[in-house]
Amino acid sequence: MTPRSKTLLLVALLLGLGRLLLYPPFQPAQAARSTALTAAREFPSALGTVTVTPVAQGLENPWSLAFLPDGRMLVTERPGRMRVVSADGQLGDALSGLPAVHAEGQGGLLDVVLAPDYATSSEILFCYAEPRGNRNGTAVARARLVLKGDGGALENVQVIFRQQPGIDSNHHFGCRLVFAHDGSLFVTLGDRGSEREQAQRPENHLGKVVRIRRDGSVPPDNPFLRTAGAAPALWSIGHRNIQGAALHPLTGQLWTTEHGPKGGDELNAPKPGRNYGWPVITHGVNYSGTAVGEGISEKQGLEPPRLHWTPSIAPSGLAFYHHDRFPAWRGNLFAGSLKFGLLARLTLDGENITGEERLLEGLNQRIRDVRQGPDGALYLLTDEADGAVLKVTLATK
Ligand SMILES: [Ca+2]
Repeated sequence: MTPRSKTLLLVALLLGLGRLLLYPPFQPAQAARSTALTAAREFPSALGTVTVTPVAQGLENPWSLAFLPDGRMLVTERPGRMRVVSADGQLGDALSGLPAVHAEGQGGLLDVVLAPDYATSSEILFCYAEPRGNRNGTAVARARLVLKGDGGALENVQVIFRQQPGIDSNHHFGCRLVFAHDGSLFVTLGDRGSEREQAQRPENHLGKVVRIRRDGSVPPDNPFLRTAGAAPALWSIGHRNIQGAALHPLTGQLWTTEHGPKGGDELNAPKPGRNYGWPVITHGVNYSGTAVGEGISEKQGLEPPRLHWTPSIAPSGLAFYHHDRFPAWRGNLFAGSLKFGLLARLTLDGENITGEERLLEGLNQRIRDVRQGPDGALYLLTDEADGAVLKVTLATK
């Protein structure tokens, strides 16, 4: 062997060893993989047969869905892409112009909503885990959506809100965006996991709902404006990780779902200036099984949830049903479950929860988002590497 071929052999051996060490990439242990739905499936329910129909597939961990006026869907994928999906399920090209996202752990591109005047402004708003050097944090941006064919671009991207402080963590980013009837924007924010005590402190944005205007300014009637040292954008405090939010279509009240620790997932109707208790009160326990704080679930001055799920369902998208197509569902609140892959149908009397029915049990898909479509069906996103848009309809008895 010549010295040259010896060197080549050594390099080849080292490369081979490197490949062996590095590939396949480390895969965390996972529950049995669910298989994508390829045909419609029927599920029984108290009100009739519920049918789930696959609409689109091939989305990578889709997080949020917004219907465009032409009936197409704008979908975010957590790794940092946004694309238009046609009503018959064709995926358009990824849109250009998106900012860099911190796509690690629970981070990435999260919610997207159309501005109330989208028809004339073409403006959308979205939130994402923003890389900030060796830290990161949830940010909200506005942009003009310019569609061309089945693709397009985001233009004039402008960050209007940054959760402060940034944290070095891959957990609990929130984030849902909901427009109030007065045009202000609710943003739901997580406690970033390692900083849960901060959810009680009004000087930061960790574990909070904030309310801002579309240009990022603070509405003059925000509830903490007269509290010394408080962050002016705050609406409510003491939250853990809110990943579901919806506005009641008639009352305009904001409703939210948040992930508890082990148990203690919550449904709340956050009121201005109130404290929702995390981590002082909770119906959950630490993942290790030990008590959170004093291990109490009630305390004067702290708001109890409207409902808690123990064991946890890991609630995700949240939507009120208010279409004429399925009158039996009108006024109901639907919450997706990541953990159990089901859809919870909640009935309400005012702000009291009077019943819960668990739909789609056995579907075995992590439900990430829930939206009412313009056709009156419910639309779901599945949080899978080969994620889908699913349509849910009801045939009443
Ligand atoms: Ca709470």
